[in-house]
Amino acid sequence: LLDRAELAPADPILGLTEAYNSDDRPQKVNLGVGVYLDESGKVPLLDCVRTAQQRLAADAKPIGYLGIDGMPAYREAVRGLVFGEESAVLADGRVVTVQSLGGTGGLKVGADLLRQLHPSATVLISNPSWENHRALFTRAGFRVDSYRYYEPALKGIDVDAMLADLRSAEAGTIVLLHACCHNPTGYDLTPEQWDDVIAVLRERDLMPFLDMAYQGFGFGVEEDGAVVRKFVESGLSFFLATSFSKSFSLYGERIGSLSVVTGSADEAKRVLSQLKICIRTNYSNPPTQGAALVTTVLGDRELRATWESELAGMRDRIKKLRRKLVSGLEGRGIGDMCFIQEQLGMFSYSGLTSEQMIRLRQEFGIYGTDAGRMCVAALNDRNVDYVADAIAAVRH
Ligand code: PLP
Ligand code: TYF
Repeated sequence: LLDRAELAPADPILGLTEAYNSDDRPQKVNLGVGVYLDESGKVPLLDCVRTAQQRLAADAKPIGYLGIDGMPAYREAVRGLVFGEESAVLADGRVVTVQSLGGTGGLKVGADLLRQLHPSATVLISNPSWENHRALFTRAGFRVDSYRYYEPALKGIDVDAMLADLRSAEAGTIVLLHACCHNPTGYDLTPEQWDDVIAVLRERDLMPFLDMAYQGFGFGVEEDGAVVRKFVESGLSFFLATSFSKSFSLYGERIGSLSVVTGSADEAKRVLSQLKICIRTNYSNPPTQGAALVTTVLGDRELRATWESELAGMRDRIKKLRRKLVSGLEGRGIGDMCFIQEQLGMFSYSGLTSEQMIRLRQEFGIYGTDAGRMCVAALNDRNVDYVADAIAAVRH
């Protein structure tokens, strides 16, 4: 039986890390995977998380099973964060929230539920999107297609094309949308453009699935979360996957959530019962530590303030690195890449061709995706000039 297994290609992004790890050039730079690195080139341990770890260790508790849907206090904390403490949909009992294994786990559990409810639906993702969106929804059994989004000639989003594609989608189509800090392009819709998208989703009876993996990396926790509130105000039902991997620098804890905003408390109850089956038949129930850390931080006024300021620190430092890279490029005669400063989140869609990206990898040990995506959150004062030199070399 096992001889039937064919060798699968490496993940286009995680495979880059493997290649980077086996590169022995000391000047190598990993701009492949979307991970925020601090000035010393390491994944930071946030102070708020360190304090929470210490508090939890000082009050060590036995580790029982969590419920299928996760830790109740964690779910409440997430709901307050993404919907707002005073949200009427929460008070109405219309929102179901489950703890998930990172944002990816939230997407997969949501995909499994949707597949059960509407097996023949098509899923539309942006062109381009996070590669795992296509893979995950395909694996869940859906036909995955795309709507137009990024337009290279505009160095931005072609909203008219996006709206036209959504308008021509069949009722019931699932539309995957990046709530903020679009991966891979770094270009987000404006609030007015979101209004237009929501109007078409309603008009065409489409099912929105928001993916919010980078809340706080655009403009702030509140500002980035405003998109979710817009969807709530629209009255539409929708799915929302969130992640604390990046915003808490808790990558390996696998901590995120899936919420489903439904039409009524009764619907919410039925949806939760089905979600629990999706979870139970996959991994039974989620792990405790990440949920305990996030709950400790969000539930303590002081730690929460520390978190918001540490998150602002990451966000501002990325913006500073974008400016540094742009001015480094300008100093080397590349004046047409200032759009890097306008992009939001961890990534820059550089506009470099796959040949240029391959040259960066082969000649300079600088790893980004073939499509030209670079994780600017992995730049620092020691490597930014080297990266600017290398980009200038492959551009000339
Ligand atoms: N969605 C997007 C758009 C992402 O970029 C990521 C990145 O990791 C995820 C989801 C998944 O996050 P997690 O690591 O929490 O599963
Ligand atoms: O896009 C990224 O780099 C991050 C991390 O299969 C990631 O979202 C990449 C690939 C993958 C899982 C996570």
